[in-house]
Parts: sequence; C-alpha cells; structure tokens
Amino acid sequence: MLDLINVAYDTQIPNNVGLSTDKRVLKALERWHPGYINWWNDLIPEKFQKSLIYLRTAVSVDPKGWAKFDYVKMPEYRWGVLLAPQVEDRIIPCGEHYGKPAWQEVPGEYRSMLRRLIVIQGDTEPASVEQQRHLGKTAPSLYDMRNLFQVNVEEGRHLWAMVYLLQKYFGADGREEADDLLRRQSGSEEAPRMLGAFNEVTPDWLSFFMFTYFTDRDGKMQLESLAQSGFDPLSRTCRFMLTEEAHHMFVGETGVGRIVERTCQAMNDAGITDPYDIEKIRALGVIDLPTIQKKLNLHYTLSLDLFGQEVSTNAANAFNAGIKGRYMETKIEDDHQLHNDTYPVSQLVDGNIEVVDSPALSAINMRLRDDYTRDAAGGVGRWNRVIAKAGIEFELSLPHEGFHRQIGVFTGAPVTPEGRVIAKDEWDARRGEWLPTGADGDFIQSLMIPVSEPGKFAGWIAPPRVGIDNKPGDFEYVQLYMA
Ligand code: BYC
Ligand code: FE
Ligand code: FE
Repeated sequence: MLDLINVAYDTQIPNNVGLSTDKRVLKALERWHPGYINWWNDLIPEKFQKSLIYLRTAVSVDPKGWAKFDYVKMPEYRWGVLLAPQVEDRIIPCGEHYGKPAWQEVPGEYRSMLRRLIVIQGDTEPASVEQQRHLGKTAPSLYDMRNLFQVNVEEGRHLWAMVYLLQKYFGADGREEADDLLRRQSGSEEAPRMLGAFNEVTPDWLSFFMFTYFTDRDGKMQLESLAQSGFDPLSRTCRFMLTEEAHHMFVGETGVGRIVERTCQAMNDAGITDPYDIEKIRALGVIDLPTIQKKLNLHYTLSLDLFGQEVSTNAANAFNAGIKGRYMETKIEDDHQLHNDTYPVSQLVDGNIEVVDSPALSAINMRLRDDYTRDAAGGVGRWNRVIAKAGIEFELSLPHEGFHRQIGVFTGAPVTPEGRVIAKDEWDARRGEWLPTGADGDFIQSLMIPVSEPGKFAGWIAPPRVGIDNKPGDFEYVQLYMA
C-alpha cells in the first residue's frame, strides 16, 4: 500500500506521491535532476558544497515530527516531492464552482491560468537562492550560515514542488516550463526572473534578514491562498511548503531583532542616547536604527509590489475559477463568491489619496496585501519592544502603502513614508532619508566580515536566545571544508 505520510527513499527523488509506480513522471523528473544539480553547483561556492551543514530534512508530512536534523553536504541534500495528506471530501472553496468536489486533475478550461500561477510561484524559489548566493562568504556566525543554507535548500525543494506539478499535470509544455525555471536568472538582462523583487540584489545580511522577514512572508501569503485552490494537488503541495516557510520568517524576524538588540546595547554601553547620532553609533561597529528603518522601507515596499495591482481582473478570474482563494478562505463567513460585495481600495485622485469602495472580486490582491500588512506588523512591534526595553527613543514602522511603489495605483507617485503626497522634486531630493543610499550600503558592507569560530558572533549582531534543534551556544553548525 502507498504510504502517504512517510517519505519513500527508494527512488532517487524522495517522495510521498508514489513516484516508484509512476514511471512517466519519475523519468521526467530524473531527466530534469542533472540540470538542477548543475544549477546548484554553479551557484554555491565550492568550499560550502564540500562543508558539512547541520540541516533539517523533511522525512514525513506528519505535523508532529516531520523533519530530522543531521550533517549533510548540500549537493547531497535529499530534495523531495512532498504533499500534505489529502483532506477527504474537500470542496472547491470559492468562486462559481463553490461546493463542488475539489479537482484531482487539471480542469481543462483553467489549464493555462493554473500553469501561469504555478510557474510564477516556481520562479521565485530558485530566484531567492540566486539572490543569496554570495552571503555564505560573509556569515556573521556558523549559526547564521547554517540558517542561510537551510533556507536555500528548502527554497530548492519548493522549486521541486512546482516542477513536480508541471511534469505530472502539464505534459510537454509543463516540461518546457520546468526547463525554463532553470534558464531564467535573477538580475539577468536577457532572461530575468518574473517578479520585480526577485531581480533585486541581497547584498548583505541585513538585507537577507529583511528579505526573509518581508519577502518570504509574501511567499507565505501566496502559498496560503494557493493552498485554498480547488486544484487539490496544488493545495496539498502548498500546505506542506507552508510548514517549512515558518522557519524562513523566523530567521528574518530574529535576525533583525538581534541586530536591533546589539545596536541598542552598544549605544547604551557608550552612553549614546540620540539614535540619530549616526557617525558615533557607526563608529561602534553597529548598524544605526535609522539605517535599519531604511532597509525595512526598501524590502517592505518591494514585497508589497509582489501582490500585483490592487484592482486586477487576473485575480478576479482566478478566484472566480476556484483556482486561488483568499487568506483563510474556509474560515471566512460569506458566500465565497463575492458578486455583491465591495472592498476599500486607495486611489490617487488629483494628487489626493482617497479610499474608494471597489467590487470585492477585483480587489482580491488588495485584500491579501492587507492581510499581509497585518501579519508583517507583528514582528515590527516585537523589534520596537527591544528598543523600548533598552530605553532608547525610537520606533520602527511600516511605511505607507503609497511610498516607493512600482506596481499598482501608486506606481512612481511621490508619497512619503508617512503617506503625504509631495512634489516629485522634493521626493527625489529626500530619497536618501528614506531608502538606503550608496554610502549606507558601503558602511554595512564594511561590517560584513565572516566569523567562523563556533559560538562566536560578529560584533553587529547579538547571539540568538536558543540554538537550532536545542543545540548549545558553541555548537558547530557548519563543519567548514578547508582546502
Ligand atoms: N513584478 O493583474 P495583475 C515566494 C504583472 S513569493 C513584475 O496585478 P495578478 C518566495 C502580472 O504578472 C510568492 N510583474 O496580476 C519568497 C501581470 O502580467 P501579465 C510567489 C508583475 O496576476 C521568498 C501584470 O503585471 N508566488 O514564494 O493579479 C523566497 C498585471 O498584474 C508584478 C506568487 O506570486 C511584479 N511584482 O497578480 C522564495 C503566486 N506584479 O500576466 C520564494 C502566483 C504583477 O498581464 N502569482 N505583475 O503579463 C500570482 O498569484 C499573481 O501572478 C501575482 C500578480 C500576485 C504575482
Ligand atoms: Fe519558498
Ligand atoms: Fe521561503
């Protein structure tokens, strides 16, 4: 009998989808595998390929105890295809087919829509690994290096998850799309990644933590709404991916929190009370809070762009088709069809920001983005408690939705982080107050000196409160390969 909870390791590709009896898909995946390994090997510096990393690997989809920890060389990581268990009698949770049994095969009329969403989701996963490829060399500790590589191998697995769906359900064009996922590259001129934020650079560890806090959280929200899909294999795939995603956001939240903590501590030790005394603070070898705010502004706004246009027929069509639901769709108490409902959306009317009630069906992206903003505010509050506890007068905050946008109604609009519309010239002149400047980047870069002694941390970041897998503070999370 097919074991759908534990993962079979009898094929080259660990899985709980019965690959050993699905020869066609197994063959297709085995053909794709070498290209994937080449991609991985080209990306991660050789020294780290040969190092032993203390990683978790998914060995089951049982919510209690789905992973095991061990030392692994990254190229030997067992990237597998894992789907959460099928929910019996699951229905299509929204749209015009609401209440009918969920699809186990691709509904013909929605084939291209589904393929597009799966390809976009798949495209972001390897893109993030590409963006983070240089960070191993400047890790502030072995603990942080291990977390980076954990995130990377799991994003690699998320690519596998989407490639499996393409190979299994989309025939020849699915295979072509799977190949293209390895052909496009973050930041490339000829073949860039599909969404804006995934062609930006992640030049330093503060950016990495902001990215995993804000951009992986877009991943969470998009996966949550794809987990509501009436196409059941997509739903099950995304549900399992969400289990892994929590750790990525944990890395981001605690990473930023530890930087904030260390800055406050250094300021207090030196008797500096003014958080804007930037030169003096930087001289202590820590990142001043206003610069942390600028990085936050950048990564939050790039992530807002990932939700697409506030008013979108694509989104309305996907919801109406039952292909993509809302956050917590099954918990929402309404008709799940939204024909007569409205949702408030901000508009820019003659230079003024006005909130207009729009048809809820076309405002699906906006609603998900609002859910995201609420979710993202939690960690910001916790960072602020660290600052308050240190007795420093400063608060981090999420900028206004109109600030620094490249998608949607506020595209290119000169809006301040507080939400004031100002003259374009003034905005341009003040840009460096709100977003990281070249000089800010250079300063942060100057701190990015690797620390690789077990239990030691770079001076700009506090140690974590607890270890991974309950390991002690001086645990050797990475056994570095020395040539
Ligand atoms: N950049 O009607 P609209 C993750 C395009 S992150 C460039 O609003 P829609 C992860 C759009 O494609 C989660 N182009 O579109 C995180 C459309 O083009 P076409 C990734 C953009 O479909 C960290 C046109 O503009 N998953 O997993 O309603 C590490 C009109 O826009 C952008 C998903 O996104 C942009 N930012 O909304 C690792 C889920 N925004 O088709 C991983 C799948 C829009 O007219 N994707 N455009 O040529 C979707 O659900 C939707 O496609 C979007 C866009 C929400 C992205
Ligand atoms: Fe992912
Ligand atoms: Fe992630």
